Amino acid sequence: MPQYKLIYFPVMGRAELTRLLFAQAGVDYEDHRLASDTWPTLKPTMPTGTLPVLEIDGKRVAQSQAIARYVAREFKLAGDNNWEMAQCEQVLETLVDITTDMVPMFTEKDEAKKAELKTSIYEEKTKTKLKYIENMLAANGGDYFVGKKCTIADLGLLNIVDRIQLVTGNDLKDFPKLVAHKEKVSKEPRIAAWLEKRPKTPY
Ligand SMILES: N[C@@H](CCC(=O)N[C@@H](CS)C(=O)NCC(=O)O)C(=O)O
Repeated sequence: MPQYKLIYFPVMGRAELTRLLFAQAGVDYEDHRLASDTWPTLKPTMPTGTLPVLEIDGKRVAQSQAIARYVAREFKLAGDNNWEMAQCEQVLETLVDITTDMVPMFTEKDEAKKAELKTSIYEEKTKTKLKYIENMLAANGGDYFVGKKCTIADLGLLNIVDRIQLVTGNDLKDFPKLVAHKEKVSKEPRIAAWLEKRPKTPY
């Protein structure tokens, strides 16, 4: 088994899907959380000058989605064939779109405007995309997005529902099936163990 080292800042953020995948796979890795004052020195040494970065026996790959999908494929959490991987990616890319829509919530400095954005982005952008996600889940019977077991798509949804709830305080009562899905996946034994022990961070 290769030695894995996941390098990121001390938050869930863009590394958390990969942490969930390692947890579900039951694979050991070094969860390296940088102190922010060490980043300026390290930044020029990273493939894209950003984190997360995954080291696999010392070889580095950047871009959170590339990392997560690599780990998912390595540990058979990306569907059983190319079609199923495409189905997973359809979900994941929609989740990336939702995350991108949320960026102004993080960059806005004015607290009143930030609060407004939490509502307006949800109403104007997130809801429509979550509806498409809900349809994708229903189209596969409602338990899992792809096939009959947990894949990166299910872990991705858990991660985004968790993120929306944590960052906006919205309990997502408009989407009870997605909240139920998150709760079910959260009970997968290895995921439950990770959720229990992971560092609690604001995003
Ligand atoms: N598309 C990239 C974006 C990476 C990114 O913007 N990372 C931020 C942290 S979430 C970062 O490295 N910020 C520090 C910097 O740019 O110097 C990904 O998904 O990995």
